[in-house]
Amino acid sequence: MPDSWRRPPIPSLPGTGTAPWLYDSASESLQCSSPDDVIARLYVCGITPYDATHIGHANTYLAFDTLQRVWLDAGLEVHYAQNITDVDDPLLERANATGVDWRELADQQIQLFRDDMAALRILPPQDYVAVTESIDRIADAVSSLRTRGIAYPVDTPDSEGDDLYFDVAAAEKVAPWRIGDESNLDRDEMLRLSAERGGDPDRPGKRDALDPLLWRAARDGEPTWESVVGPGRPGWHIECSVIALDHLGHDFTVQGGGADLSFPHHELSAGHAAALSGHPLAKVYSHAGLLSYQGEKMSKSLGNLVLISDLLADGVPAAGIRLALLAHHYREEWEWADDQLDGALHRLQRWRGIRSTENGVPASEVLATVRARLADDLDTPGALAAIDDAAAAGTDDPELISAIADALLGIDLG
Ligand code: 5CA
Ligand code: ZN
Repeated sequence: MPDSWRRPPIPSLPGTGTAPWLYDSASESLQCSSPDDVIARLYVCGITPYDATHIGHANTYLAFDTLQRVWLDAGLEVHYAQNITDVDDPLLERANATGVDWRELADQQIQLFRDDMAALRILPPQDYVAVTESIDRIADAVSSLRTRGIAYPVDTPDSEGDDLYFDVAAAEKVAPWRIGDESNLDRDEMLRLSAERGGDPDRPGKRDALDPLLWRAARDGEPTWESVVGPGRPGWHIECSVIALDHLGHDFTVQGGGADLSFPHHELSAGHAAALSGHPLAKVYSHAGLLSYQGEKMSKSLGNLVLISDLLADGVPAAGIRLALLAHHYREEWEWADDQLDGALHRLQRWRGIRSTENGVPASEVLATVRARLADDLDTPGALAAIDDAAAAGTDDPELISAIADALLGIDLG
């Protein structure tokens, strides 16, 4: 397994908080994220390693960093797994377009992402798993779906083998899962998003337009692995199903990612996993809002990126970047503007200069308010406002305020 990155220290706080309520896209309601035992199990979809790490990525990983901090404050242990999509069409396209070896591009970008995550003091996953080290496990899963009639070949003229697809209708008959359960979209919406986000609804030979690719048979000039289902490479959704099941088991606490992953990725990952295990993949499906920049969704394909490494190189403190992001609720969709940092840096300065006074806001009250705000679907703007009050009026215990900012928000005021 690749190393993840260094874990920031977390100061302990007096008393304990509670596991937060989180908005779940499947039930379209707030759900308590309390696990059945003392271990909260979290999977967050990792990067496809090129053009890492932009401020939109950082916002998504920061949302689930906050979730972990609140769980830990509630006295829970956290088992966190994250994948690396280190072989997939967009990565290969970028490598080809720039004349770089795809493996080199991936390795260099994974290193950059890890450095950025460490600098931002994002809590690392215990299991950081590359798709390319999971090929055999994924091929075994595809093979078992095929044996059970839930995967089928589609005629593939440009390969000696056949691409394998997931039969949504067959899965729905045997698994505790229906397409649309997780995203609550109608079929037209699903067809539209499938075409937009890596699917191929118009490919001839599929049993249903929404059936996703499980295994791509070998093509000339593409990386290929020998496997029980023939030479080729994995489809996108099955990678996360298999990595999540292998490392966390089924029915884990929270499946997370950006809002662009709700459909088709999390929908079909849940479908594959339900067909493989006979159980739901996760209890809560949680999505962070997408950031845009200069009027469009920030994305690698549009090239409108604000990179964390550029901000850090310009001398912007990591705590300032965190505060700029935490000032928005994690589910909000918003547009990054460079002046967002000014407000965050002023706030950081105010927090660092907090006065000690007996007539100010009691620090214990700030702790109670911050805990209550974060327990309510990770309301970070509400949590920041509670610390702002103490910064404005002074407080009896500035050290406790620092510990709150550090433990629950990852902001080092030291
Ligand atoms: N490798 C897949 C997941 S298995 C992937 O989506 N990779 S990614 O590099 O494109 O995105 C990594 C994470 O950042 C995903 O959770 C994605 O939803 C999130 N993300 C991508 N763009 C944005 C954005 N503009 N705003 C917020 N989050 C984003
Ligand atoms: Zn994923």
